[in-house]
Amino acid sequence: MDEKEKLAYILKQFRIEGEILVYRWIPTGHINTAYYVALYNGKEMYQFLVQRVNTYVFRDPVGMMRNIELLTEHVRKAEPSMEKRRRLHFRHTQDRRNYIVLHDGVVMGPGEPFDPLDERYEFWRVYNYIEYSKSFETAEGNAEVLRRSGKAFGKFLKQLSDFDASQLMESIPHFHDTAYRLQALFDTVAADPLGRAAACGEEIRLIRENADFGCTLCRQIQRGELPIRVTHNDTKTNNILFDVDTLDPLVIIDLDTCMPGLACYDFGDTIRFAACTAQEDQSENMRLDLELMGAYTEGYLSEAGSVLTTAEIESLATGAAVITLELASRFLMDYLMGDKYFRIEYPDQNLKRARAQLKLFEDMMAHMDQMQAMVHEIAQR
Ligand code: GN1
Ligand code: MG
Repeated sequence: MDEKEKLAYILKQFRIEGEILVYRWIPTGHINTAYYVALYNGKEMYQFLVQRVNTYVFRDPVGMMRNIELLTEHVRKAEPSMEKRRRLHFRHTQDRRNYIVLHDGVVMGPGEPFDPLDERYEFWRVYNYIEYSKSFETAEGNAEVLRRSGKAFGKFLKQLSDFDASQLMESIPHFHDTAYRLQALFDTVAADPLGRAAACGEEIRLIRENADFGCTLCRQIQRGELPIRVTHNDTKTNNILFDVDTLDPLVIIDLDTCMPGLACYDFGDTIRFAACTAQEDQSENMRLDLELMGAYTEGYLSEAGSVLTTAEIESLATGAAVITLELASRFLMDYLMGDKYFRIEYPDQNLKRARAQLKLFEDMMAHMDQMQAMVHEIAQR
């Protein structure tokens, strides 16, 4: 079976048939693998995204797909008038599953056990392709993009504020448990499986020096100061689809890591990714852009401000710095492990990503007073 036949076979399991006119791999995200497919069924053209879930990262993908089903249903009910094209809709198989598992290329029956770490098994899902949309890898210096992203993620948090979090499984245990992430890095440095630690002594030193600060939010959780909510946990601007013409946010995608968490990690992750001056792996010109952060904060609080507690609002700026340090340690750990988790496009990319994140982290720490004051001022308006 070539790639095209395989995609046709997968689509058929989701009751989608027709002649594949176009298909292409889409270079988006660091984890899953996605294809755009357009088919013609003799009458109309249909477009889908066909995605293989990375089961090295998501060890219980069936549980994760159940989370996604519950979440998309909740968001749909929260906004019944929303146009269909703005919704994320996962296709179902004959027996109502929103995924299939292939074993050596052949579809398995429902409930048959499979090993997520065995490459012979492949976990696939299919959802609607949202036309005339675009996403942003950086905000391209455009404050309006950040303001609208803030509104979109703020609204998402608000919509999920009455969702019963106990229904969700943790799709990745300890996902934003920064203390756990830092310890995992230090353990990997000690084991140094590939002898790469010598190449990043400076980065490791910097992370050790800031590890205590990195645990700030974990300590606040333990003291019961910050509420656990249902959060997105991967709030990069490339996880929002915008209308190509109007730049209205259409839909939030990549719900794989939606699970109980802290609002400030969600807030902070967009700041880390988009309110800065360089791409995720470029340390040279990497700095925080306070103006972009201000625009995001305004958008975010205009929606989420009414549900967040005072302590949560005060934790937002800290969240940006903590998650930046957390990402630095995750990228560095993956570099030391041999790049098994984050997809790379060139050999040292995970090291470069870690360096860029550390540069950004240091700049955030140097401006922490200003960041705090700005959030405080916007929240008071
Ligand atoms: C991964 O797949 P993608 O690119 O949306 C990662 C996030 C990181 C991000 C860094 C499941 O997200 O946690 O913040 O890369 N997702 C997972 O760019 O680990
Ligand atoms: Mg993701």
